[in-house]
Amino acid sequence: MNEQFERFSAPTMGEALEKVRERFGHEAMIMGSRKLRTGGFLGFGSREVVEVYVADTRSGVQGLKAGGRRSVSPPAVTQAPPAGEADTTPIARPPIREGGELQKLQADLGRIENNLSELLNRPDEKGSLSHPFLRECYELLLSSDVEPRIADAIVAQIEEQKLPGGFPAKSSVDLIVRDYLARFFEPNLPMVSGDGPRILFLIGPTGVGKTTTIAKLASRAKINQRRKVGLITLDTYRIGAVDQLTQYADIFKVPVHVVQAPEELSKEVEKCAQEGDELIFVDSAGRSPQDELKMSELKKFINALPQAEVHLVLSTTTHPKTLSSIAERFTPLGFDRVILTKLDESVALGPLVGSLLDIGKPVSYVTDGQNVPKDIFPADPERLVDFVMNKQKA
Ligand SMILES: Nc1nc2c(ncn2[C@@H]2O[C@H](COP(=O)(O)OP(=O)(O)O)[C@@H](O)[C@H]2O)c(=O)[nH]1
Ligand SMILES: [Mg+2]
Repeated sequence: MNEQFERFSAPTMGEALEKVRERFGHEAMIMGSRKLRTGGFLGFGSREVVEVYVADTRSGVQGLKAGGRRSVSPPAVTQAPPAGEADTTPIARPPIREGGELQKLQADLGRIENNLSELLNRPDEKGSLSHPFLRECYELLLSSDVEPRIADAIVAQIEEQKLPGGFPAKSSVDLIVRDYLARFFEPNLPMVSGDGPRILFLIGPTGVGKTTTIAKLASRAKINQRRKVGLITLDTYRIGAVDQLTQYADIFKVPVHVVQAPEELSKEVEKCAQEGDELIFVDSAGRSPQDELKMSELKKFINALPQAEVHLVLSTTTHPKTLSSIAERFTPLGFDRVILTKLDESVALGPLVGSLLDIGKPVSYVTDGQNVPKDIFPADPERLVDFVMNKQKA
């Protein structure tokens, strides 16, 4: 171990700092901290510990003397001590020198005190959350795989809106977290449409389930709600992308119209409307968001139908970062809603909460299987919360 440090380990930052304070009072310089997992066997049963590296300020005098405070990084630790067991290896302590060095040291100590209280008050460390109720809320969110930055924001809101009587009993943690998490999702309010038919235009990367989702929605509208439905597919690739939709359309006897150019699209919609269609679905061939040319072509189709609701279809099996970057690439096209597919194949919705908040659009539908028309349902914030907290389909 580096002689400059004492290392304190504890399950939480708060507890580690408490140990620091017990040993040094406020005379400690926090040089760094890290979280790591320790114990367990083959990765199972390990626990998270926080390690805080503290420089003895008296040894710091040596550093100051040798030409300013040295910037020392925490030692590379491969094996952490068991949680709760502080490694307080004694270090050599040179005598304190008087004079300017001491003043500098006092100034440093003042700074350390500030840093310490800042650390303790920071809501993003679960160990430093001011109340056990908040810590439980934070833990629950993390155990649902919600990103720490989102858990922080939610817990901060819970804290802010604390009732005058204090926090509720621990048994309400689940209820409160669900309530606040739901508020983070955009409500899926019906979109205002004009006099004409409602048009749902589905866009998104290849293979996410656009065509299958349209088949589900169209057959439900036709069979369950007895509404007159029209299907339009944009076959810009002219590679028989129409086939799949036509097969579904044949089953529930809905006509499929193929449109090859943006200027034909509004005419086709007009025709559908004249034939009495109340609901029109537009299926777009999958486009890689990397492909600028195809994206600009798709934009022209979307612009041709300003009255359409544009739903961006995203698969829940996509990595959160990729999901955000896909959504970003589709943003210039202008979409109103997000449809989440393949929930049956994804582990949980928790990791995607951050991406969904960044996207900032309501989720209109969630699909959870290949079964047409069964595996789809309208989404609302409460249901999304269920998928986050229960980690599986409701
Ligand atoms: N497991 C699962 N598979 C789905 C779901 N939705 C679509 N799929 C499958 O995903 C594949 C691609 O779907 P498709 O509708 O052709 O995607 P598109 O390229 O976006 O039109 C097909 O094998 C679908 O059966 C879903 O919710 N869950
Ligand atoms: Mg398709």
